[in-house]
This record gives sequence, C-alpha cells and structure tokens, in this order.
Amino acid sequence: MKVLHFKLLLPALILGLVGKAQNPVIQTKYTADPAPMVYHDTVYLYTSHDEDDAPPGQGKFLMRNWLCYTSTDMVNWTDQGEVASLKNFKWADKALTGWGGFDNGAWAPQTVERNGKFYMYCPVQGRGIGVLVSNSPLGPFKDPIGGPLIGGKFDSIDPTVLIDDDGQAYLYWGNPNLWYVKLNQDMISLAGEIIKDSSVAKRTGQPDPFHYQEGPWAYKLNGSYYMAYASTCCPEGIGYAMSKSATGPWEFKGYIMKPDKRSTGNHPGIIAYKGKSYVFGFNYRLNFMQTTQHHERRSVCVAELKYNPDGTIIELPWWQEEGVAQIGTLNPFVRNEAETIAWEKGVGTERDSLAGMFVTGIDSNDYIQVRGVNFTRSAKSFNASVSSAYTGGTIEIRLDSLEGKPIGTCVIKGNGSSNKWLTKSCKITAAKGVHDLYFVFKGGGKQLFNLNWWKFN
Ligand code: FUB
Repeated sequence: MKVLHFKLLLPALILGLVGKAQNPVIQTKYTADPAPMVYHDTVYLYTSHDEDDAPPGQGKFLMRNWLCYTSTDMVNWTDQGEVASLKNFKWADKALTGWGGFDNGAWAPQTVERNGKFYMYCPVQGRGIGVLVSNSPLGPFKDPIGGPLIGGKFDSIDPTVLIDDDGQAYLYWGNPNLWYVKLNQDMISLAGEIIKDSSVAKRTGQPDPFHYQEGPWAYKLNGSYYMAYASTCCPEGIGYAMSKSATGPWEFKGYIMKPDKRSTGNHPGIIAYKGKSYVFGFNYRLNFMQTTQHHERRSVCVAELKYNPDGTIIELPWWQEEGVAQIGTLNPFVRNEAETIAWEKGVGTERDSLAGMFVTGIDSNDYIQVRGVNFTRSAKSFNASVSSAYTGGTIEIRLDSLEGKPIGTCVIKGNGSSNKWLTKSCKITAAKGVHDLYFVFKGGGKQLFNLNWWKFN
C-alpha cells in the first residue's frame, strides 16, 4: 500500500531532506519493532507493520503481518514484502476482544538462524508466542507445532533469542516483566521451566532502577551478555543491562537512548555488521509529517552504536534524520530491484506472481533515490522492466540531487496492462564515478507505470 505522507510536505522541506535523510530507513510502509539479523553478507531487517489506516489514538494498533527488508550497505534497503502474517497461526483465537481484535495481533518478532534453518518467533498479542520455521530467511515460513510455544498468560509479547557459545538457546520476552526459558536444540520446544527474571522484572513496591517496559533484545559480545529493552514509560527510551550469564542477574548500565516526547514507544534491535555496530528502533516521523494526530504508524530508524573499552555502551542522541553512513557502493551493472530504495517520495511497493516485488503507485513528480551507485565504467544505456495499465510517463535519471545532472530520460508507454512486463532500453549520456541516483517520474497524472528492476549497460 502506498504511504502518501510526503505529498503533503512543503517543497522546500522535501528539498532539504534529499541527500541527507536516511531515517526512517523505510518510507513506503509504516514499520515498527525492528529485528535485524545478519546472515552471510546481508542484513535482514524483520519488522512489524502498522497499517496505513490505523485510527487516531495511542495504543490503537492495526497490525496483521510481518515484513522483511534487506541491505548490504545499511543505506539502500530492498523491500522483500510480507514474510509471515497472523494467518500463519491457525491456533490464534480470532475472537480476541479489545480494540482491533484479531487485527491488532502481529506484534514484535525476531528471527534467528540455526544450522541453516530460520526460526521466526512471533507474538500474537493476547494469545501467546508462536514460532515459524523456514529453510530461507525470506520464507515461506511454516508453523511446525500448530500451537503457541509460550501460552498467553506470561506477559507473552516481544520475544528475543540468544544462542550461547555452548549451543544452549534462551528465549526471553515480556511486558511488564521479563521472562525466560531454555529452548531445546530444535528451537521449537522448551527445555525447562518458564522463569520470571528477578533482576529486570518489575519488583512491586521496590525501587526500579531498570525501568524495564518491554521489547527485550538479548545478545552476547566479547564474553558479556547484554539485555537492551524499551525503558521508562512513556515515552520510552532504550535502556540496557549487562550480565556475566545468560540467565542474569542483570545489572542496569544506563540508557542507549533517552526517551523523547516525539515518540511514545521504542524497541531496540542490535547487530554487529561489517566491523560496525548498529541499534535500530523507531519513531513516529512519517506519521507526524502527515498529521498532527497520533496514530500508531511508526517508522524504523537506525544509528551507529559504539562501545567503551569496558563494554558499556556510549549513549546516543534521539534518532537523527541523517541515519548512518553507507558501507561500500551499489553496482549499477547488475539487475537491481526497483524496490531497493534509500529514500523516496510518493511511491509504494506490491508483489505479483510474475514480477515478485515491484514499485507501484508512481505519480508525476514522485521519485526514488538510490545512494552510492558506483559507475566503474562509463554507462551507455539504461534498461528497466516496466508495465503500465494507463498513460505511461517518463523516468528522468539524474545524478546526485533532484535537480542534478540528467543523464537520460526514458519514455514508458502505456501498454494497457499492469501484468504485462516489458524491458525498456534507453540511451544514457556517459555516467562515471560514484553518485547518488535519482529516478524522477513525470507524466500526466497518477499511476503512470510500475517498475520492477533496472540495470545500466
Ligand atoms: O508493536 C506492538 C508493540 O508495541 C510491541 O510488541 C511493543 O514492543 C511495542 O513496540
């Protein structure tokens, strides 16, 4: 579905953002609860998904499925679409009462890899935590146990998994308490009792230095165990505790990020990737670019994380619009999916059986920015897979800014069908070196055409 927020911005504001802004990292959909996973040379960013039509009001979530985005440079993210949904969990009682009912269910997930299989732990809010398994990080995911791994009565949201060096896996979760249990090697059954953590978990009537709320994220680095989580309420910041063991006791170490009234919630996801560390979370920037009313329509952000020599974490400011630096460059001489995007205005993404994921909802003056594209030799032509049920239009290909050097204009004719994909080839004035690439779409109205992939020759 297409998020229309940027069409409401002042042109000057749009121009001010171009080239700098990378937060939120995804703009085509409202995403929350980031759960990044590094597998081989790629970051798989699993997210929950706030629907465009979530009504105004705090806590009024509309969440039906889980999405995944991938990147090899931390700046250009490829939309892989839905990887699982509430429909995967046949056991989840559809009759849940409360706001949103069944449609307020697909909360914060985490996926981990073990022995070449991918285990996606998904809370179905109010009903428990389920687990899905796949042979690929992008699915298809199947429910191997046909029931909840953790029943609904243990504050059962926000699962996170740590596999220790001795192979023992631990599942943690919970709001308002932190719970944990050992998992068997199969990752889909429990190896012991469910325990309420006594250090981080709320201690009624006692001082609460942890301010633990929800959204735990457990990991191990250089022999220390870390438990990051959404802390204080509300708004929520990101706090963290450390321990010498996977089962605690946890010692509160401070904030990774202090709370900020611009966002009622937060939710950490932390990785090490290509020699750097990153923390993901979310804000409400996309929502508030569209309206002054609070809707549960969140947007995933990222910042670089740095550690002190003693393993403690250097506190970060609130989510900066600049995001993080690109690692490496993107090769324009191979097929690139059109849904690989650093920043965009106005477009959406969809999936069909012929093209897989593609960019759609392209109106006149919408654009896509792809960062750090490395023309190692002089490009002569531009090829793109397109379809157009209506008028068609043009793609202006520009370097480095929306008004940057035009290197070509590709005319896309309407071919009467959005399912008929054609490869269009256009001449390019020689382009060389590393540039940010802009595809600026022009034409006489809305829904000009769809774009599946592109490649320079
Ligand atoms: O996204 C729904 C819920 O809000 C998550 O499960 C919590 O962590 C909070 O982000």
